[in-house]
Amino acid sequence: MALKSEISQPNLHDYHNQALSKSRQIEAEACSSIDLDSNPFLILLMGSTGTGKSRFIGVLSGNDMGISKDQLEPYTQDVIAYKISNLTHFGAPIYLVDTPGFSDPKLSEMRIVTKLHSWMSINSVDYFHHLFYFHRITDPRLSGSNARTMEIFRSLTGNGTSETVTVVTTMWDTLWRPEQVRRAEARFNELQKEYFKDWVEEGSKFAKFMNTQQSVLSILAEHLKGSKPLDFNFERSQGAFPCHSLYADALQRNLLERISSLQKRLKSTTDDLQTALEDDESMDLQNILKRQKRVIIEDIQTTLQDMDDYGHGLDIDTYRADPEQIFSHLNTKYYPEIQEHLLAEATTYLLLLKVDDTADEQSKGVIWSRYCERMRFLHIYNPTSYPSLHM
Ligand SMILES: Nc1nc2c(ncn2[C@@H]2O[C@H](COP(=O)(O)OP(=O)(O)OP(=O)(O)O)[C@@H](O)[C@H]2O)c(=O)[nH]1
Ligand SMILES: [Mg+2]
Repeated sequence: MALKSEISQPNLHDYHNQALSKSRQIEAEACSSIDLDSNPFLILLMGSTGTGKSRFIGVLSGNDMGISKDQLEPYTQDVIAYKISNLTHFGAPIYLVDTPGFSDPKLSEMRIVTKLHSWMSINSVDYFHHLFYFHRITDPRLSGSNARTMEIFRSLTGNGTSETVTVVTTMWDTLWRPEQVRRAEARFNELQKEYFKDWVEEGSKFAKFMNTQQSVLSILAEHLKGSKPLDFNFERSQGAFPCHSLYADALQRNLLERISSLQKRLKSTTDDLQTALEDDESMDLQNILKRQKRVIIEDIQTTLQDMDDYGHGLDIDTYRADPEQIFSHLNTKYYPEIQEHLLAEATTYLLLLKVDDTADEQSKGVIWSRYCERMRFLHIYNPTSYPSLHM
């Protein structure tokens, strides 16, 4: 038996009974630090936004604690550890570590991974015993971004770690028509046989979360058996920037997809606004489009900052002082990726210059110099495709 209530019960059957009858005594309390001296049992919860990570903790606690969202907007913004009282794993206290969800339009995967990394550093945590990856069974299919987040999740822990992963499927309690249940069961099988095939072959298990405390306890009891501490790739990565990490490729793909989709949305919203102004549409419509455009521009600015922090946005002062720095700073193997990254940034800055008519002269100057900076770097990497700007 892997789990026991602190109050008593040495076997799984009794444990369940105990947990159910004493459910009010189990509580999840957010804590600002981890008591490492107690050899805690650490479980990391990850997955796309709105898949039920916070709900899982809330339900275990017997009350929601206001940590899961009731709207569709992404909710959890930071990595937060919850200590579970009156439940131990071989005597060790259990912590569930909640994370912001992937595929959040306001928070990139790069930022989430960075948040997790810094949370682990601050708390001197360099392992997790078990990982729960959340997935809504009601999602009709796995989108490209879902596949990308799975890739990021996997690359965080490296190969050969699937045994410590449980895919927790949620929303089962919302299905009540036999046809819905049948389709969900078919999807449950399909997920294991197709989308998560590699994980399953390497030992990952699947679980069904029924939105009750008993269900959480059963999942914990069943899936934590034999879990052992698992290192993360953070420690094995070299260098200060995410671009030097072992999960860099997946993060960069994700950032490029984000910026490209934002560029498209900015272009189409700008066109719609232009048409609305020309056709003298209602002020309400014009204001809605103006607000939409502002939100997209803000998201673009955040994503450009993320792209910079990723590590490929080079410091022009360093370059001016010593142009060769570029080549020593970056691994030549990644030249095509670096060019793609710089080009995406450059085209975005140019687009902002073109369409952001609310920007003042000073911020336009900053955007222009960032654009020029990227173009200079591109010229150094590839003089044929990117002629010098002569600036
Ligand atoms: N009925 C039911 N509702 C669920 C289930 N899982 C999640 N929800 C609801 O779906 C919404 C999103 O759930 P959260 O737990 O906040 O999702 P999350 O994964 O923490 O999302 P982020 O914090 O954005 O990453 C909330 O309203 C939950 O109550 C489930 O299995 N059944
Ligand atoms: Mg959450």
